[in-house]
Amino acid sequence: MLRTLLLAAVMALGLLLPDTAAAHAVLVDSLPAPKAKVVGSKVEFNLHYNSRVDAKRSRLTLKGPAGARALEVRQGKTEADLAADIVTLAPGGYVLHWDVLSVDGHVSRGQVPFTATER
Ligand SMILES: [Cu+2]
Repeated sequence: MLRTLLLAAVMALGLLLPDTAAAHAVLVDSLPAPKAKVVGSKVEFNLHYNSRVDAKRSRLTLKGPAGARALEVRQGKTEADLAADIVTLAPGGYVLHWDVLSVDGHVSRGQVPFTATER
């Protein structure tokens, strides 16, 4: 009963606010792609969004076997792209966490898991 009410409330909210969600930066595609395998000797990151993003106020954090590290973020090919690179990455499983400010002033977040291999 409570669950049904909650679900109805959530659905009603979704119907009332269809535009605000669409305005946030949504990840369209990424390099590495989710669950991709990359060679760890040089990894290039590129995140492409559906809208312009502020590279100076966006953060990329890489979590892996040796812990978390912040990447140096720069604007990518277009104003809707963020880029970063790493020269060496030990083999293992990683998750790239993105925390992005879009032009509408809203922050959105997500993550891209991938694996680094020797060769
Ligand atoms: Cu927004």
